[in-house]
Amino acid sequence: MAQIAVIHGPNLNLLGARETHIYGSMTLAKIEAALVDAAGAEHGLRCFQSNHEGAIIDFIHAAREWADGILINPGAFTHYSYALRDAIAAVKLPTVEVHLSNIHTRESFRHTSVIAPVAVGQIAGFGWRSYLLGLQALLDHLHDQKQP
Ligand code: CA2
Repeated sequence: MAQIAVIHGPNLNLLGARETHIYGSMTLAKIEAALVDAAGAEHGLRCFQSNHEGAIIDFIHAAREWADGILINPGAFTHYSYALRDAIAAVKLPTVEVHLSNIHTRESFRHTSVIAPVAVGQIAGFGWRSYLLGLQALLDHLHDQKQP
């Protein structure tokens, strides 16, 4: 049984309503429902979205008390938030970074992730399924870590 903190960064609350050609037509609520479904009864998820850097950092700090790992789409914070990166490094929870779009084929400012160096890995470009792939990767990683 793993407890996972699922975090969505700024503007992701608009998913499904705008820019569907880039981010798809799934709403955040539908993505979260798919994640809960994939986690099944075996794993617990707590989902959080905020447009505020400090609120996300507070949630990460609090996750130290209950979570085994973090699944995060940091949104645009990916590209410049050293504060978010430091928070992830500080709590030492295995973290998987996910993106709906392939950030490496888009504008050059999106090619850099300041989060990636403190993450177990990154999944980008598979639309809402990036979250599913990221959850599976995180659960597998946590499972592997438990082996003697
Ligand atoms: O591809 C991703 O998942 C991103 O993290 C999405 C961020 C973007 O800044 C990153 O470079 C890549 C933007 C999220 C904005 O989401 C919207 C959703 C609907 C309408 C407008 C924005």
